[in-house]
Amino acid sequence: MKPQEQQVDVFIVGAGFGGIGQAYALRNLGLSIKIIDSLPDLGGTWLTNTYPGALSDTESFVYRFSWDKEDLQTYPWNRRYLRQPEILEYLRHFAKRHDLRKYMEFNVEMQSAVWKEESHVWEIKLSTGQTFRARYFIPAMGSLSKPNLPDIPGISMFKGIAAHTSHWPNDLDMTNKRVGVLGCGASGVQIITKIAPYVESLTAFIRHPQYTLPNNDRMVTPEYRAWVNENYDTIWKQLQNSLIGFGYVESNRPLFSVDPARLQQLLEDLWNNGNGMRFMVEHFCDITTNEKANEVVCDFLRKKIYETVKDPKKAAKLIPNEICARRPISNDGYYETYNRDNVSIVDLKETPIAEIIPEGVRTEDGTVHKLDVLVLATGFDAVEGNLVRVNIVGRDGRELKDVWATGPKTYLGSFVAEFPNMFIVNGPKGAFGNVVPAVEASVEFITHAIQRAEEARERHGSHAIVEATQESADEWDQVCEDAAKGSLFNKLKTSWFTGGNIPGKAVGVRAYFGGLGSYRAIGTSATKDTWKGFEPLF
Ligand code: NA7
Repeated sequence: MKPQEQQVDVFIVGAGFGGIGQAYALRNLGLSIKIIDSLPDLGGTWLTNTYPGALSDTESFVYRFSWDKEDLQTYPWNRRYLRQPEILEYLRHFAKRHDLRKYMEFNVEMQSAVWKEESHVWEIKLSTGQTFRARYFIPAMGSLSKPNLPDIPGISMFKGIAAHTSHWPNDLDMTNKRVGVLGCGASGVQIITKIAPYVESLTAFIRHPQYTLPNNDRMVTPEYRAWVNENYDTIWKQLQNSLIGFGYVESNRPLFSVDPARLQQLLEDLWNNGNGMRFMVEHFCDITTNEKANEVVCDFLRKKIYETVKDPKKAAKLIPNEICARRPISNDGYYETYNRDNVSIVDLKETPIAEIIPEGVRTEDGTVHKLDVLVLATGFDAVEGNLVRVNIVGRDGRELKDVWATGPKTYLGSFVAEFPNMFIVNGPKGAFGNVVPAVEASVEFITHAIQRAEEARERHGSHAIVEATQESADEWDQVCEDAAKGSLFNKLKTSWFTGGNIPGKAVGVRAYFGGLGSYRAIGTSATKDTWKGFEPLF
């Protein structure tokens, strides 16, 4: 080994939910572990998405790791949803409690990871000049981590502050400022609602308005918390066998099986007590698969927008003209925000942005919208965005970005043919749904694979290789295609779910829609018991 080279058993890139969870699962296996992150601390997405109003729309009781039962019952939380600082604090606490920080180094970027056939290790080069040689290479780089920065003429000329929500400058004070927000996905909706009361003016630049529901946030009662604590085992069991893993029983009732009056009652109940995800699956089973059922809920939501937004011209600009099939957004008070006099909307389909000028945004009708701050709530080059940004090279010099040029292909969301001993935490074609249990499932598959490889290595005294076969990757691709066939999520080709939000990106299925329960069953069986789909070489 050269002086700058170091040996480690497991090299993990990323210290968010994925990297932390993977380190937790591997910590007692007697392996040396190294985690790097380009950010200055752990937390991933939850370290950098510090924009005002950032919160998770997954309910608090299941937006956490399921593994540490005592921690589940004792760690404090008191609202239905967690704000960004609370999630970050939870991750810091979890890492501290399990002594995971000792593996981590921050402000370090991976420059390349190359499989070395002759020695059966990954050679990982870092921005610090160091090189690591690792038997197992685990990218845990997040699926919503590479920002989508719009290429609008003149953007670099803006003399105010332009900031993407995912890399928010913490010292930016928008009080009494003229603020423009570009984008109205979850991030845009959250920031618009939060800042409107204290900015001088807020201009929402909207290209495709999305359906947004109240999330009915509230303090939780001590009785509710006690109930959750007592029932955690049952809660996780149900969640891990469910379709999307959000902690409630998904309906098996078709929408048109109930009479119209009851239907309205149930929709009202979802509006008044639910949230985006509950709305899609809690009372009816076919909103995401039956276009006619979907149209009924679109109609219901359009009426809510017209009822809530007093100015009909503004309301019209907020009405989506597409099916309700993006990752549903929920945020209390979003539509009410448009009743404020200081909040206006620019419909980008009527008047597209011509350019950004030093003073603000000029739209094609010649209007100049003067701004001090331009918020880019423009989303992400999601799922594989970060994986193909870096230089990852598998067998025979194959680069991951080339292999995935027509779309990412994995086995079980974690294993890639021709990339031996590379295991992606919650990668493309992993389970669709609540991201934390999806990460957990993936971490468990990877841990089984490493454990079995290590056992074999001990028996045979040589390096072990775990690699998905090309056939299993092709088959899993087909399984994902088939599972997505009936899904309206897959029909809408413009959202980050399909890659269609990024010009030039291959559009297609990016997740396994067959359900978290079946994902766990298939992956556990393959990695723990059968090695189905793998070509383990010992
Ligand atoms: P999203 O949901 O991808 O939303 C991005 C928004 O930005 C969306 O409204 C886009 O409009 C808009 N956008 C993107 N580029 C442009 C340009 N060039 N011009 C105008 N508007 C643009 O990202 P979020 O960060 O809000 O949420 C991502 C996920 O994080 C969310 O689903 C939750 O799971 C958490 P478009 O629809 O493309 O017209």
